[in-house]
Amino acid sequence: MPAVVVLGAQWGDEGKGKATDQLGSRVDYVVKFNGGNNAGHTVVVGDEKYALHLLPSGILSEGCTPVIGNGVVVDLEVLFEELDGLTERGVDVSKLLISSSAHVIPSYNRTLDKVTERFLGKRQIGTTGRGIGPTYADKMSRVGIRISDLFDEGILREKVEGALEQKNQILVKIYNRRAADIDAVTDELLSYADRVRPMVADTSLVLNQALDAGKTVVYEAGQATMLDVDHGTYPFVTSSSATAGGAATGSGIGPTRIDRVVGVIKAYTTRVGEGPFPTELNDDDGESLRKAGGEFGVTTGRPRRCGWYDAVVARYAGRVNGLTDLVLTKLDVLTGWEKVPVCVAYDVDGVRHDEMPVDQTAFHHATPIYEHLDGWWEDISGCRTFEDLPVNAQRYVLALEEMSGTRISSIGVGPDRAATIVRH
Ligand code: 2SA
Ligand code: GDP
Ligand code: MG
Repeated sequence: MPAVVVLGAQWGDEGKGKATDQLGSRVDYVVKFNGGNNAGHTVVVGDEKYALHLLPSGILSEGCTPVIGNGVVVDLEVLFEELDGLTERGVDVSKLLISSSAHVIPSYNRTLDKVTERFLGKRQIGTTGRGIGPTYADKMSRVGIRISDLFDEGILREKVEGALEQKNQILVKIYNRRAADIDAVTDELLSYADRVRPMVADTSLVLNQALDAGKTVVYEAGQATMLDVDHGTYPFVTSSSATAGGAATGSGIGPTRIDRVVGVIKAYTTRVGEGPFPTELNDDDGESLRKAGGEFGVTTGRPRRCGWYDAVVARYAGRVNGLTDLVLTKLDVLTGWEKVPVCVAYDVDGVRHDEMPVDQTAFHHATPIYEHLDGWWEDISGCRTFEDLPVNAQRYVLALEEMSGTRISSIGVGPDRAATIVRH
């Protein structure tokens, strides 16, 4: 399995961190290709629990080289905080490579992210406030600052000046905030240059050479399919490409090099931030799922919105990513329901939709059509083979596989590395 993409098939927090970590010992490189420190991956190794934001999960696996690709936006302060935190806990972080073409998140974009959200009021997106959107907007507007700019003070100052010509107008005239100071911003960015320099590489070349040499490379997506800027519930999305195509553009490999695309999917659904969510439960059942699943944001601590499994979303994720496998997570959280509803199609103003409506207005009006599957009561966290699962849990998995259109190759029954049933 030389090149494998691991991505979220729903609205994020499906357990991608654990899924990537599990491949760990067999993997030579783990590449983060999109997003920044808006991500939150929890990985549990024995008694140790790690929360990663900017760094790829591969950093926890000995022998694996973690890579931050060109598609990522890097908050340098957070980068060093995370590296120092892991070093203190005895994790070797010396192998990390960062693309010289990745963009940096300057402090004014964190400010802009937060004030824009406040300004939007009822139309807010519910961002993580980490400056992600404004930094990708700068990249596309060609006023962004790349890692390579940190090594030429003259160019860096010119670029900061160019960016602030526009940004300060917005900050001062629209949002009534203080203007950002060119020297202060430049100096702050320069202060990281020496420390980051040894990590910087032509990561596209490194990864292509690694694949040529038969190495195994995992591409780990941040956020998820339904938060992808093109294929998600726009405008309630993040600002990067979280789908499989993003792995190619965000790391500098060709799509023909990708062998497997693994979609991580929860046995139910969660979402943080605003936006449509057809199977959401705004009642005690939703609260029960949140409690049982510990559904709170890893980065912001926000309670996640919870609802039932949505097979329309799963089929859509299969289509836009070309999924070869699904990794089903958190099946253990569903223990203890008489019946477990699963959304098989939507009703949109009286019309049945078996496929994701292409029109966002229709999706906002979608109500789920449920099939009610039989539940189970047994604790399944100790199950390690498919046959160990209670019959109704087995039937639930097989029904999801049938409805979702992609084989379920592994099943998560607990947060720990070991709590997994491998089927294929
Ligand atoms: P942003 O900050 O511009 O990327 O926000 C835009 C939307 O993307 C959603 N988003 C996320 N959704 C789920 N998990 C994310 N990471 C953290 C986690 C979230 C947290 O793993 O728990 O701690 O709150 C993540 N990052 C961005 C966000 O909610 C907006 O809807
Ligand atoms: P990511 O953003 O997709 O990496 O996911 P998060 O780390 O944000 O959220 C997933 C949460 O579920 C983490 O707290 C994991 O430890 C936990 N988790 C992952 N797989 C399982 C599972 O199979 N069962 C249970 N109970 N928890 C899981
Ligand atoms: Mg997460």
